[in-house]
Amino acid sequence: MTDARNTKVMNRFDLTRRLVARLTNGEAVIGGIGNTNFDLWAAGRRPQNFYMLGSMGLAVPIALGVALAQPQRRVIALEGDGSILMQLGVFATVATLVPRNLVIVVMDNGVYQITGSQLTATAHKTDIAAVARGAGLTQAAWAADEDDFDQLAARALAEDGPFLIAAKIDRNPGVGATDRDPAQIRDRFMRGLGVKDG
Ligand SMILES: Cc1ncc(C[n+]2csc(CCOP(=O)(O)OP(=O)(O)O)c2C)c(N)n1
Repeated sequence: MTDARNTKVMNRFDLTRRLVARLTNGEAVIGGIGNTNFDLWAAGRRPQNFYMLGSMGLAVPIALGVALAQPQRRVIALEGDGSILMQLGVFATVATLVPRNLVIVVMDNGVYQITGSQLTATAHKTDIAAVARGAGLTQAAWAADEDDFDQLAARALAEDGPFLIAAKIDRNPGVGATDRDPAQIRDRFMRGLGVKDG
C-alpha cells in the first residue's frame, strides 16, 4: 500500500478532470468549500454536482446523506485536507454505516490554502489515509501518481465501497470560481438527482 511519503505531488484540477471524465452514470459529486469546488466547477457543469459554500468539512456528511438516500447512485465527496481535518469523526460514521456507493477523495496540499496557506496537520505528522483506515475505512489508499489515481477511481466507481482516495497535490490555486447562489445550487442538484420537478 502506498505511503503518503511515496506519492507524487499532483495537481487538483488535473485529478478532478480525470475523475469527472469517468462519470457516465449520473454520479453525484459534492465539492467541498473552496478549491475543491472551484476545480469541480471548472471541470464542467453537471446537474449532479453540488458545491458546498461556507462551511468546512461538510462534503463527506452531505455525500453520505445522498449515498444513503439513493443507494443505486455512486456518490463522490471531494474535500481538502484542512476541511477533512475538521470532520475526522465522519470516517467512523461512514465505516459504521458502510455505504457501498460512497467515494471520498481528499486533495491534500498540506495547507489551508484559500485563507493564506497556513500549514495543516498533514504538513506535519497526520496521514489522512491512515486515519481513515484506523477509523475502519479499509479501502482507503494514497494515489501514488496519476495512473494510480485513475485505477483507484475506476475501482471506486465500479466495486463495493466505501472508498477513500487521498492525493498529495501542489499549491496551485483553484481554476474556476463557483457561482455563489446557494438556492440555485440546491435546486439544480435536487433536479439532477430526480427529487425535484420543474
Ligand atoms: C468551519 C469553518 N472554519 C473556518 C473557515 C474559514 N476557511 C474557509 S476555507 C479555509 C481553508 C480550507 O482549507 P482546505 O480544506 O485544506 O482547502 P484549500 O484551501 O487548501 O484548498 C478556512 C480556514 C470556514 N469557512 N469554515
